[in-house]
Amino acid sequence: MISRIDLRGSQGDPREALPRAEIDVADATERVRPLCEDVRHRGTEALIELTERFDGVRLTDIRVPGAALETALAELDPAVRAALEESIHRARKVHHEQRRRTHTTQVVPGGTVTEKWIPVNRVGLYVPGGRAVYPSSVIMNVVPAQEAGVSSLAVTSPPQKEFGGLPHPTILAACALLGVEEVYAVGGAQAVAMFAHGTADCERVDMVTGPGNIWVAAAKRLLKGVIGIDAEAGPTEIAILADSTANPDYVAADLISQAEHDVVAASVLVTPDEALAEAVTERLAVRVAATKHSDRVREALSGPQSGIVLVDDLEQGLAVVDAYAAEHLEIMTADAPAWAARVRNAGAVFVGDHSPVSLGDYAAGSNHVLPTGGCACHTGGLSVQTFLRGVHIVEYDRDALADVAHHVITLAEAEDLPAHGEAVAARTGRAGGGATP
Ligand code: HSO
Ligand code: ZN
Repeated sequence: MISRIDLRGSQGDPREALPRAEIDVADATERVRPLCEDVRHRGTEALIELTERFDGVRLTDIRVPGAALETALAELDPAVRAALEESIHRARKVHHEQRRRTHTTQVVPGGTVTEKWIPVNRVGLYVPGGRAVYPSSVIMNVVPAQEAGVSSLAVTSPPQKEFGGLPHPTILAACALLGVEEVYAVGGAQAVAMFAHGTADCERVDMVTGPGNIWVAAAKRLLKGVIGIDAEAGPTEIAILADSTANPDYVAADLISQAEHDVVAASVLVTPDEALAEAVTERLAVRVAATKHSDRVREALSGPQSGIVLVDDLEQGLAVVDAYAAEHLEIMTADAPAWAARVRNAGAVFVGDHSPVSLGDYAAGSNHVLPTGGCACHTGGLSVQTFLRGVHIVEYDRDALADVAHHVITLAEAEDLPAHGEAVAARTGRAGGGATP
């Protein structure tokens, strides 16, 4: 079912041997353009029409009433409520520590640069509906924004016919638990356009975050610049670096756990141990047959994006997982912490036998919004930092400016921008590059 890729003795770039699912967002971008324009010009009216067309729901109000949030929370299964609360508590603990302190550097006597971290004013969070109902993703987006100090936070999620035209009740309950009161029943590209342009009923936001389908990704790409966005989320990936000490049943269970998300999800095992590869393949067969979303998992595991990669040793294995730059990387080897410490490229690293990705998905305290598609080589996961802007505040007195004036004037002249030098010379009396009026 799952393919084998033998890289033993291979010197080439492992990326070529580990293909990834390609998603054509560029084409989708052109298709959502008219729709986003429509929302820009006609606002709520366009949103109501598009929602009827795509979601089959005729909204009277795009905003979810506060009473619906309260009802969803009151009717939430107490066990789910307790689990969400624990997840929120742990995520808050970790993200609270990510807050950045304002710092002042005394560059020279009389000259300081202060770096001040200012939260984005208003953020819109997209929460998918349909098959992927992830209240955990509401937590993973809202908690860092709140810990960053974002003062205005709105959530939008597609209306569901079966829930009377409201977003999924567990999503609404998660919003209520997190103290988010502004929630809209709008989905798809039109929701991103609503946030980006604003309408009579929804004030425009500065930044949109959150996962979504290809149309949501396309709208985010199209409107980037008008608004800030987080990274574009691609299909989920798990890579596992394991040796003969790994438990094949754990490895199989974890590969399946992420394959469950999507038929294009990627599950990759990298190992120097052929016996482990065999044992994992056997455990996969048993577990795949028994798991609820068996068809979806089978398709993901047998797709070209998944496989068991055989390497000469763990050194080569490390090079392979680094080149792959997985969204999630598990290390199940002897001395796992030492190998994990050497990883350079991964969205998040899960160390040892008792830190599966599912723990991180829900309740480790870590964030589960992570870079996919190899983007882990240049980007980290969602964090408090995502919602902060570092602003430099420059304050020099006359003497400190006079001390460095000749360097500024020289560089201004070197760039043929004498007026830059003149702005300094005007204050310090030094000759600038151009005429003094
Ligand atoms: N593994 C997903 C996140 C998720 N898992 C949500 C379960 N619910 C992407 O990192
Ligand atoms: Zn997951």
